[in-house]
Amino acid sequence: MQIVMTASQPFSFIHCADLHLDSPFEGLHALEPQIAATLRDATFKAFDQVIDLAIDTQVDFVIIAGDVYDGADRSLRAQLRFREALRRAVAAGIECFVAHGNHDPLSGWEASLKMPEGVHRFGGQQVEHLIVKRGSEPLAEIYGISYPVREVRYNLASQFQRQPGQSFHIGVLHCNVGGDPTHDNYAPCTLTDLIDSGMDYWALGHIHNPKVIRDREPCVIYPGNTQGRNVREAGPRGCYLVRVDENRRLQTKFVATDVVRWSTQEVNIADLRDIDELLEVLAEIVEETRKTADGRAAILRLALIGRGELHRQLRHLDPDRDLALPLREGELNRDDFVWVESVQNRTRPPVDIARKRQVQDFIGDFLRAAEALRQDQQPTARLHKLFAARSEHTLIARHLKQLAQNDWSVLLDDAETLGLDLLLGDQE
Ligand SMILES: [Mn+2]
Repeated sequence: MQIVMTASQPFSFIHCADLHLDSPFEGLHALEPQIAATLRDATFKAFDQVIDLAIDTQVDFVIIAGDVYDGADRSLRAQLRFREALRRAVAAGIECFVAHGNHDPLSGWEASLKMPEGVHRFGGQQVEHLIVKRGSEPLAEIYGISYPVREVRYNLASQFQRQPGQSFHIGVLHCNVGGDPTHDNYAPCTLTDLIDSGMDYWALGHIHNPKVIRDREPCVIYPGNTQGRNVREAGPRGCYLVRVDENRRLQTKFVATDVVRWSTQEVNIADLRDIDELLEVLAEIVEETRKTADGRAAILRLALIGRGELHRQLRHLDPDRDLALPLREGELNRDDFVWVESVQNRTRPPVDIARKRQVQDFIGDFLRAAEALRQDQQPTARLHKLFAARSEHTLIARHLKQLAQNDWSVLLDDAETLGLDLLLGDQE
């Protein structure tokens, strides 16, 4: 007897995650009300765009792999907007599959809102297994589990096991594959765990940068969040549109859904002659950012770096008042605004610091002390100790705790530059 593999029907779906609806966008101070309002609405609009895409491309289903809400005690506004978007999808005949993650575990507060029929939310007890059909024929089998509580420290991926069935098998999970240090190590697992499960596609969530971990057998994707929430989440954000053909070959495509794009740019001052030239370059970057944002709004952080004559002039300026403010002019009146969040001055004087460090004088002593700190095995601990001995410590201790490892090295560079500026005066 000959076993004939019947060709299956082609289908398509959207995979998104980390919507973080109603994210508060912390760390933005003194924002214009119009910008703040655009940001407040951005996570909702981004998810609306995911659903628009689902409807326009007539996909068969939508998968949301955790962190629908930003906080465990999700706002009612977020729940209503989420349900409204899902309702639009199911009204168009598109089923929705939702898993919850560490930001929105099942233990969090939730109003008793009824979800529309066609929306399936995975429970937190065990991996659920569902079959999506077109007519009577199965298109795909979907497996998923939600976080019962915020901190899931055990391996959930190893609980996924392919069931017999000819169709396409998809695992939905909020997890940290391979211990990515930039995100909390929740539901830790390895790529081998994912491969061993027998899935054809892993619809993951948790890591906010879009990332294709493996492109086939199984395809493993983090779509990233649908809308960046701060300057550390710069660049395009969106979802994956996945098409599966009759031979179960995959075609995946990233589609941007962000409403406001975050951007950071460094500007080297080495070759700039004067402030006029600097302003020109900054204005060009603003227009470049607008072009790249492709009709969206953008928030831009600029950092001036490098060594040059301009450093001395910059010392006399207030970067926010003198550089950022003029760049914001006229931006409030447009939908595709580019809002310069800040201009940070990290430039250094046009002197050969390495050479000065060799000289046996007071400036040399100062630079060697800074370098010794930089080379220290535990510079953070040393700096902490130095700060703790100072009278200002009671005032700033709280803020020091929040500093990351690389913030300390930036602080050290800034302090060295400031000290050098003061010691040299305008003499060189
Ligand atoms: Mn998240």
